[in-house]
Amino acid sequence: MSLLMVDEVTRTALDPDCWFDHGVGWVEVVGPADRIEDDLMAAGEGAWETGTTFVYGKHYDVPRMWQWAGLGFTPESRYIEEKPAPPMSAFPWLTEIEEALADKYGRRFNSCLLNLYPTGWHSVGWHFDACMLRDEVVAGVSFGGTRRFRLRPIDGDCGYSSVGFDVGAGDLFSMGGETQHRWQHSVPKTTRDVASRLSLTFRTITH
Ligand SMILES: O=C(O)CCC(=O)C(=O)O
Repeated sequence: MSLLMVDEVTRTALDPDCWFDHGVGWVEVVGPADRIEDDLMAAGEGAWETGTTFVYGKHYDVPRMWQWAGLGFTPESRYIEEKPAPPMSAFPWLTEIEEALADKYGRRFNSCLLNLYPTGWHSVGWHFDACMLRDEVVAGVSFGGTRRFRLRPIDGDCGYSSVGFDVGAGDLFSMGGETQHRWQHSVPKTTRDVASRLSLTFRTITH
């Protein structure tokens, strides 16, 4: 079995310097297969974190489950400080997905945050990825249930409006340009009966 990444991705300009890419069904499994998310979850079983996360020197409440792969604890990294992370190769498919994203965006991603939303209650509030350098890409791929991914400008008076995208199984969802400096993103709670969702967000963390 292998993965096929389709080319069709729609880029939305959030403002002249910020963009969001949505590729519906970007990852397809070729050949008989269990679900990718089942493999990834089996590899990460027992390592899911809940409650608060410690990022860039601060604790945040997060009503979802997560774990890092790739960049571990290094003296150079101030982004993830508390705990070493396994290499991406510890998770089936992560390396293959990273390579496809690297081809697409012309850069390598050295870390992946795996986010698990078992129910509609699991969510992530408005935030931006403060560590990101200028012109960085946070590249996401989603598996399982469809959830709304929302973006809003940090400066409410800037004249641009909030947007939302329904991100479903196999979809690519990426943010780039100045987005981490001018926009916040969230995955809100929902009372709809939604299937469990696993999202992967890839970053190039250098400090
Ligand atoms: O799971 C998602 O779609 C969002 C993840 C997220 O907010 C993040 O990784 O910063």
